[in-house]
Amino acid sequence: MVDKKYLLDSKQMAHFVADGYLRFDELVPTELNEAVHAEMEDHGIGRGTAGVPLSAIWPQSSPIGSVFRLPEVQGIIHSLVGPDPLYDHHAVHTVNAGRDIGQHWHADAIIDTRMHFDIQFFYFAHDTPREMGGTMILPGSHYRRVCESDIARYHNFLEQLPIVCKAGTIFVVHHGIWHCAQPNQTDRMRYMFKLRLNPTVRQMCLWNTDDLDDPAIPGILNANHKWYGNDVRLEIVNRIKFWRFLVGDDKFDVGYWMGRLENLPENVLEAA
Ligand SMILES: O=C(O)CCC(=O)C(=O)O
Ligand SMILES: [Fe+2]
Repeated sequence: MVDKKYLLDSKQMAHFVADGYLRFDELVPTELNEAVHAEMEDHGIGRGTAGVPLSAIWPQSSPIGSVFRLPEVQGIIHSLVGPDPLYDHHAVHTVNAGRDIGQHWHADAIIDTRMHFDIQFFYFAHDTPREMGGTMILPGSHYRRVCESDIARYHNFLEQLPIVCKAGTIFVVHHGIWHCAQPNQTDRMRYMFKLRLNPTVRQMCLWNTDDLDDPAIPGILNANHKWYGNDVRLEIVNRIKFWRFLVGDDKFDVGYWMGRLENLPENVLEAA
């Protein structure tokens, strides 16, 4: 069982709901980063079987297994997909030294549109300055369920976020987030370790809910990432529906957004 102090809080969860990602800078200690970097360079990280519990995938001794067994990482996992998620797949994503072409914008496998969601970790084991091509993500894109490269025609978005970070940084994203690898102008290979996990329990109040009624939460859910223009209204409604799902409260609202949509009077006016 994860110690409560490692769980996410409600404000972090609200950011995940609004933005589709959370970032944890320099979370993984240096020795582990170096060991995982070496493991990736040696092609030494074994592939697991999809649908098997994550806990059964990598031995205790393996550096990458140790990263995902860190209590801080276990706290993130528990808060989003529960205590015993399934391993879906992982990939060691590389961008060759001197590669001057970026990847097209895409979303990874989105086959259905349930509220239930997978998470993807993007783990950077070495320093990743802008010129090295960290992954670019589009905050707030996770409710636009697109089929893989349907969005490849786009090049740049207002408020797109290039991941620029120090070694040991982990991003955790909703599986719907739009993203793409960036060019690498350095003379070193860029690595990013991606891991996708599936929940095995209903994703409701799995985090530390002590601050569930924090007055900052509606404001966090109201964020405007700008790239969608006036459609921010649609996104606020998407977030309210997702927050309701996560907290198990089908009356939750921000302002009067859902109240307005759910106002379906059935009273027939009687003749005077
Ligand atoms: O390498 C990256 O930064 C992203 C790679 C990616 O998203 C993919 O290949 O699906
Ligand atoms: Fe991808």
